[in-house]
Amino acid sequence: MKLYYAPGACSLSPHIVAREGNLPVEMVKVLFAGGRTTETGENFYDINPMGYVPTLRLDNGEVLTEGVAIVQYLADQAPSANLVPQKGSMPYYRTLEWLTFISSELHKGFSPLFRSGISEAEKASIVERLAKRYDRLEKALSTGAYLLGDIFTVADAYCYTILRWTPRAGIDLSKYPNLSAYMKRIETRSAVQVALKEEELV
Ligand SMILES: N[C@@H](CCC(=O)N[C@@H](CS)C(=O)NCC(=O)O)C(=O)O
Repeated sequence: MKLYYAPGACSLSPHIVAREGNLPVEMVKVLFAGGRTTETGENFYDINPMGYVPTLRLDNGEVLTEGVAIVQYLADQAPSANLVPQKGSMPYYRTLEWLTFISSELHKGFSPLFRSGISEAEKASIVERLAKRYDRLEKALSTGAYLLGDIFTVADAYCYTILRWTPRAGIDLSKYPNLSAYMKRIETRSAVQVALKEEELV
């Protein structure tokens, strides 16, 4: 399998899942500044016409897009790593709930901040909206080490990835003690360290 990524982008989430699951996933960097070619010289639009990462190419050539789908696919390839609770159980639906929250409320809440020409007023309103999402996460993490309690799931890989962008919003994470501890806890996981090193983020 090949996972197309950009360093520190949302593709870090499936990258972490791949390493947590000890899966033989080859990482291929997409050069956003280079007209969307890959480091191996492919035209990335030929692989994903939307031009965004993460994108997973399976060994049979099939392409899977959308981070939320990719992390679940990867988790299913490594069942012994327990990265998704048993399908049909309440914790499974909680995982889907968190994945959807992170995707639509957090990840896409951040996206406008990366656009050029955003005004200070727009930025302030985006940050205010994001802060409410941080409040929800802070409360959720008051009762457990991870979003689902004691077990690390794909939702944590995604949440950690997006919260790494906190400095871009100018949000002070130290105001959120549970979230600060959560980030440190995840960062020290050996699979996370491997993924960070492979993306040259540490
Ligand atoms: N709906 C996609 C969005 C992925 C996405 O926003 N990727 C960003 C990086 S975090 C990207 O590649 N942006 C470049 C672009 O959209 O052209 C998903 O959830 O996987």
